[in-house]
Amino acid sequence: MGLSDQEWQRVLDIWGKVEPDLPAHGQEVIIRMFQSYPETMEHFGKFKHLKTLDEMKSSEELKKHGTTVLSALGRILKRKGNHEAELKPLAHSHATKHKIPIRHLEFISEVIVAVIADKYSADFGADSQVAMRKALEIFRNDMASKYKEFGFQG
Ligand code: HNN
Repeated sequence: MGLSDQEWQRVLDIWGKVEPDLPAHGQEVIIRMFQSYPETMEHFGKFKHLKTLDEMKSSEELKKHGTTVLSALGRILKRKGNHEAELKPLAHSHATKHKIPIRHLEFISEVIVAVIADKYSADFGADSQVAMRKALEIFRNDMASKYKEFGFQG
């Protein structure tokens, strides 16, 4: 099921709060993902050596990657589901090169919702959380169907 206009509005309103501080939020998302789901670290030759929270916090590379990930996600969300052009190259690299299971996309989705809920509780009420979860579910579903086109079961 798609999102209503009002739900997309909620998604983009909260994203508008997140966006000015993207590097800090991106860093937080990646660190929480690595700490909560250590298997996600295995995709990254460049981050595997990071052992402690302090090492993760000190890594400019990690922060830069967090910015990359949230920027890509923001471009996708702004298309309100009409994201074929943005999704296809990402699905291609994540299916054929990085081999990222859909389960890991679920992990990061949970973490993103949790980070936004922590930092923007006043602006991220139940209705906004529902809308964001739905938007991220559409993103994952469309990634999954593209994965299959590229011969990766995800
Ligand atoms: O497509 C590319 O390979 C370009 C780099 C890139 C981008 C724009 C990556 C990326 C890489 C390559 C990093 C590099 O070479 O610097 C790798 C190894 N990702 C991964 C691995 C895992 C991963 Mn993702 N990404 N990414 C993006 C952009 C967006 C993006 N990636 C994601 C997840 C959940 C995981 C598993 C831990 C991920 C998400 C959700 C998004 C947002 C659309």
